[in-house]
Amino acid sequence: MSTHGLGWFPDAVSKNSFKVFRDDWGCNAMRLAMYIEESWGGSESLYLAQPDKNYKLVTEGVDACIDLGMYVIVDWHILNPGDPNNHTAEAKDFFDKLSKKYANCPNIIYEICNEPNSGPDWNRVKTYANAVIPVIRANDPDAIIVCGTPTWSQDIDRALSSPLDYSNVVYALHFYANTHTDWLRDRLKNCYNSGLPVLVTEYGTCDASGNGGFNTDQTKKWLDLMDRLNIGYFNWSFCNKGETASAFKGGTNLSNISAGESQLTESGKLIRKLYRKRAGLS
Ligand code: IDC
Repeated sequence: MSTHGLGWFPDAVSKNSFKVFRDDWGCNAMRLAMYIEESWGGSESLYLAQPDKNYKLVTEGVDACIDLGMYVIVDWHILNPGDPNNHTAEAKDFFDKLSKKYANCPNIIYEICNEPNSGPDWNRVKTYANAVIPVIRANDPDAIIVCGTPTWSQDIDRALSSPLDYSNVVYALHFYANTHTDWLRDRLKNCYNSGLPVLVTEYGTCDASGNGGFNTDQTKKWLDLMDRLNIGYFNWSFCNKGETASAFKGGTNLSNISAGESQLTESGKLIRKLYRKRAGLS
């Protein structure tokens, strides 16, 4: 399960709630989304405005997952700006501190840029990755690193034709079920069949806007395919914001969610049901 932006929803960093995802949903991994800045209002709570506070929040989330025996993705969420090179220095500092602290910890996975968008081509993304990956590698030679791909992490074919020159790197594919359908599943199958390592670090059950277009059939098609290919996936989002992608109803206390369906939205109910089935819980 992926959190929403932790700068806005810090209560989602909760061992109690992560335990519900582990035990009641059958999840083995959480993703901590750390927006670095935002083009519209409200940026004061995001990473670049308050790095120390937000770094601490991320480490609390990582520690909770380690205690629970779960994997945890730390996501440097660059929806804005879409070019990760705008903040390479800050990213290097962030991942240096984290990978020193968690050196050789098998739980943690580093997602160095979630979704390059609005301009940067794959070569620009590679420039950024080639600056940040060595920083992590100096502290942790083996940790899994996820690299986003252009067009909001849809262009994994670009990574296939020109991969990064590091081991244990996987490429992010993101989809929103009502927007990205057969054509993107076909791309995933082609890249997978050619040997590209892929992780779906974010997907939604609805429109790419995160609101409207809840689509059960397309969500099931995607989950069936990813299960068949044994590709991991993280649902956007563990949140109570009033939008279709949220798994929890408005007003839910994110720091202490309940097992069962009572707090869940339509999207939350579908995902929990499919996850429980896959985990053999029902
Ligand atoms: C959306 C949130 C929404 C927020 C918006 C802008 O759901 O509440 O207002 O971002 O910050 C992505 C992004 C992810 C988006 C999501 C839905 O990674 O940040 O979240 N989405 O639009 N890529 C494709 C879709």
